[in-house]
Amino acid sequence: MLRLNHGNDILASIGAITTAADARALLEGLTDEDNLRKLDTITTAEALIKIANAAVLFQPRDIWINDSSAEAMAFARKRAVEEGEEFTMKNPGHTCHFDLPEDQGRMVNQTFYIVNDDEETSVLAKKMHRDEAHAYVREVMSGLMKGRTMTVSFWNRGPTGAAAAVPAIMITDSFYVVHSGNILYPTVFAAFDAEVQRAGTFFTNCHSMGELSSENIPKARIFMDRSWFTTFSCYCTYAGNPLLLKKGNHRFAVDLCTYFRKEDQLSEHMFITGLTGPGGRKTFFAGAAPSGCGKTTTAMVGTDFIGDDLAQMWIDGQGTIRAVNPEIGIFGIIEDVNWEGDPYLMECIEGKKPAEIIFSNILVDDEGLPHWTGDRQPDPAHGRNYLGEWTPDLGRHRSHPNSRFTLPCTSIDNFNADRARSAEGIPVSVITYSGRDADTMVPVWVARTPDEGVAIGASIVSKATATEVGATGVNRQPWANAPFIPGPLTDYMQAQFLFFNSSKIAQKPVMAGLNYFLTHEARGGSGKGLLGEKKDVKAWLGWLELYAHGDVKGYDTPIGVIPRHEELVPLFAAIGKEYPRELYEMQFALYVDNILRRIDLQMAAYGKEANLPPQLFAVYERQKADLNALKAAHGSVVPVSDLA
Ligand code: OXD
Ligand code: MN
Repeated sequence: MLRLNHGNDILASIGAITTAADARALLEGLTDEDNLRKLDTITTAEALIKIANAAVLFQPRDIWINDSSAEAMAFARKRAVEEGEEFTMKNPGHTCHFDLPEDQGRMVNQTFYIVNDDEETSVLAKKMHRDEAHAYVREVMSGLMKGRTMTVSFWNRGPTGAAAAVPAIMITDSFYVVHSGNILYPTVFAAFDAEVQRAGTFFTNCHSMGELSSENIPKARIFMDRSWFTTFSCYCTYAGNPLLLKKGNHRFAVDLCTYFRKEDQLSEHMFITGLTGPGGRKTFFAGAAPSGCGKTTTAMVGTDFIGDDLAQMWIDGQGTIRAVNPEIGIFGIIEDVNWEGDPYLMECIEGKKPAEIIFSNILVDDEGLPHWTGDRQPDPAHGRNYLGEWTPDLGRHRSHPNSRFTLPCTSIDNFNADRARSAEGIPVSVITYSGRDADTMVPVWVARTPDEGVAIGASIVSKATATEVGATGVNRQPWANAPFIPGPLTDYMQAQFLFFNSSKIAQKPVMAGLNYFLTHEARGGSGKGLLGEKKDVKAWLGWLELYAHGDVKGYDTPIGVIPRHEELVPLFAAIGKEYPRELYEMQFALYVDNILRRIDLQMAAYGKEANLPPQLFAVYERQKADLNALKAAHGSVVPVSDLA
C-alpha cells in the first residue's frame, strides 16, 4: 500500500529550506522585481518551499515565473528559438525542435519509481530505492542549471474546478519544455492556491537538460517519487521524458485513484471524443489504446473532439460517469498523418489554418516546410532532420517513427472547446479498449457485464511501437495503461472492478473492445496488409453509438456482442463505402483457437499475480467454456452465419 509523505523528501533534504519565509528570502535573491511580483500570487507555502529547494538543487543564475500571460507565452517561445532549442519554419507560428538521436521516445530503461523499503511496485516497472535515488539527484543533478534560467510554470491537469483536476508545477531550464507545456496544459497561475485547496494536493516536476550530448545520455534519468508527488529528470528533452505533467503526473493520478479515490475516480490512458448520432444526439466515448496505436486518429473521427491521450474520470452526484482531458493540446505522432485519414490535423500542419505548432524530429526542407514518413508527398530535394543533413539519396528515413507535432486543441476544427473546458466534465457512455492485434479479436465487440468490460481492458495485447526507446515484440498491454501504473497491477484491477460495478453509477457504460489491425494474411484474405482502412473507425464507433442507445442488437457470442452485417452496411455507406458480406465474415468470424490461446496467455500471466480479483478468472473461465462448446459444434473458425 502506498503511503504519501513517507520516507525522506529528497527535494527538501537537499534544499534544506523548510519555511515559506526562508523560501521567499532565497527566491528574492534569484528573481528580479517583475518576477518577484508575479510570485506574490502564489501563497501556498509548500509550493514556495518546493520551488526554493529546486533552486538550491539546480543553482540557476536566475528564475523566470511563467504566469501564462500572452506576454509570457510569447517570451517562452522566443527564448526557445534564441536558445537554439527550436527554429522557426516557413508558416507563421510553426517551429521545429530536434531531440538527440538517443532521446526519441520515453526512455523506459532510465525511468524509475523511487520506492521506500516496504513499498510494492508494478512488476513491469523499474524501481530505485529512495537512498540510491537521493544520492543520484544530489550528485548528478546538483548545479545543473548553473549560468542558466530556471523557469517555473503553474499548469492544471484539467479544467480549473473539475472534480478530478490536480494542479502541477513545472520547473525546467528548457524553454522548449515551457513552450510545449503552454500549448498542452491550461494555466492555473491565478487560481493555483485555490486549486491546491480544492484538490487537496499538487504535483511538482523538476527538470534540467544539463549539457545535452549523446555522451551524457547514459546519465539521463526520469524519477517519479510517488510518496512526495515529485518528479526529477535530467539530460533529456524528448517531451515524454522531461514534461512530466504528461506521463509522470498521470502515474501519480493513477496512484491517487487506485489508493485514495477508489470507486470514485479513474485515471486512464484514453482519448475522449463525441459522436453525433440520429436526431443530433451526442454520445461521448473514452477509449484506451497503447501509445502509437491510433488513439489520436480515433479521437479525430468524432464530431466533438475533447482529448487524444488522457482521461480523468469520476462518478458525479447524478450517477453519470464524467471525464475531463487533463490537457488542452495534443502531442501527436506525425508518421502516416495525411489528408485522407486526418484532414483536421492536416489543415493545421500544412499551415492552411493558423496554428501554433512545435514539430519535433521531422524533416524540414530548405524552404522551412515540414515533411515526414507517410505524408504521401514527394521527397524534397534537401533538408535536415534530427540526424543532420538529409537528401533522398542518403537512404535515411525522413523522420523518426515517433516524431511529433504539438498543437493546441483550439486550432482543430472538430474540437468542442466549450465542453472540453467545462469543469462539469463530459458524460461518457461508451468506453473502448484497443491494441495492435493482427489475428485474434474482431473489429468491435461489447461486454455484457461490467466484469466482462474490465476483462477486455485487462486483456489488451499489442505490438510494440516507437514511443518507447528499445521496445519490441507483441506484448500484453493491460488497459493500455500498464506503463503508467506504478503499483501492483492487481491493485489497479481491483479499482477498475470497483468503479465499473459501483452502485453509484446510474447507467452502466457500454464497454467494448476495438481492433483495426487485423490483416488479410491472418484472416484468410487474398490481399495484403490491413483488412480495412483508417476511416472504417467511424463505422465501428457509429455502431457503438447506436448500440449505446439500443438502436442495434448485434449477435451474442462467447466474447460478447458483435455487430450484424446489416447494421454495419448503412454506417459504411455513410463513409462512402460498400461493406460486402464477404469482408464482414473475414473480420467477424470467431477464430476460436486464437482466442482460446489468448485467454490462456492472460491466465498464465495473471496467474502469477498475488491477490488477483477473482472476477477476472471467472470471466475467462466462462468464456473458455463457451468457446470450447462453440468449437465442438462448429469447428475452430466459426463463421458469423453459425452464430446468428
Ligand atoms: C504519449 C505516449 O506520448 O503515450 O502519449 O507515449
Ligand atoms: Mn499516450
